[in-house]
Amino acid sequence: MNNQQQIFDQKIEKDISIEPKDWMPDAYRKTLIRQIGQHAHSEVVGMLPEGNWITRAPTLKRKAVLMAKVQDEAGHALYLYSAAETLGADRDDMMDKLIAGRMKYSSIFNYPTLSWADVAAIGWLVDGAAIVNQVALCRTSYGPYARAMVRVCKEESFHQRQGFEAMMQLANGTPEQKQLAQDAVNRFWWPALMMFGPSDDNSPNSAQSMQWKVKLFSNDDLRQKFVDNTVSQVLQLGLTVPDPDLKFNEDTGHYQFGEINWDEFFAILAGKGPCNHERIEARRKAWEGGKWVRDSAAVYAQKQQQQSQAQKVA
Ligand code: FAQ
Repeated sequence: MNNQQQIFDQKIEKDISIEPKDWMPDAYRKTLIRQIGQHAHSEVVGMLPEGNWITRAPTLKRKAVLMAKVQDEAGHALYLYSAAETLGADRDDMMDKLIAGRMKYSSIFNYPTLSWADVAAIGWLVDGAAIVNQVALCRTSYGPYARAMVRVCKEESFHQRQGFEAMMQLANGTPEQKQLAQDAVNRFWWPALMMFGPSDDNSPNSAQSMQWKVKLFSNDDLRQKFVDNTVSQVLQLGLTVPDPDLKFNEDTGHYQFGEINWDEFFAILAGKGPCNHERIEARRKAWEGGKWVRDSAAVYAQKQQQQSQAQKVA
């Protein structure tokens, strides 16, 4: 084993973070670009289902809160793309790969938001699931990713609470509003569970990622934590979990839940979900439509640099 590999292994063992200029195995770099890139794309694509409701939010207050939330998600994407760039990834290349279907984004954003209650459910359940995953990532072994996650989690935690509060208002409203809330839980419960990825025995990247401490908990462990955290919140709202097999196991202290529809999950990963095509089309249009802005910004930056060089010479 070479000396650089030994230093890397010792850092991982002692929980010393790996920083951009440190030596790292190529496969470690590659897995981080894959995961951070997917995470960044999820934040960007994740703006679409909620953005769909900005013009139709029920009150001015809800509209302002939703706009701020969607803007926060864009900010998360920027931290994450920057973290991927510290590993040598190129942002334009990542965007091209997303649009060409060669990079993934979270399965959850391929479902439509059919009612206002779906927006509340995303804030509460989707951000809730994202937090469970991301709190663990605050201690991931790659420094820039871990530090980005600290700030992201603070914001996601606010999103989760505002989503719960919006849901509570619906659940305590008219019978029709309560029904909208229940329908949203019925639609988003299982997809939220799928966000944690395939089961541990079917997760090709987990073993290596856990050895490198990129992932600190397995997909199934995090999924269980989310279920344990969230069932009582559903009940507190006076709603039900759409899972006839759900029951609390007194011996383990955990909720047991039914089988996830993995065919649905893998179909979505293969681009065959209800909104896959629409989401990628929206990203393609935005990326192509924004080209003139990127080009102008690049020319402006170049001019600024030339001016400051000229001033230095003078
Ligand atoms: N969707 O071997 P594993 C958010 C892929 S942020 C799509 O278990 P790994 C905030 C996986 O990439 C949500 N693909 O993989 C927000 C791999 O494919 P590959 C995003 C999935 O990486 C809220 C293959 O399956 N969060 O929501 C999914 O060890 C509201 C095999 O899987 C993150 O990205 C999936 N659900 O574990 C924004 C967190 N699951 O790359 C807007 C960071 C798996 O080999 C509004 N990521 N795949 O071709 C992670 O923690 C991990 O990457 C996992 C997957 C846990 C997602």
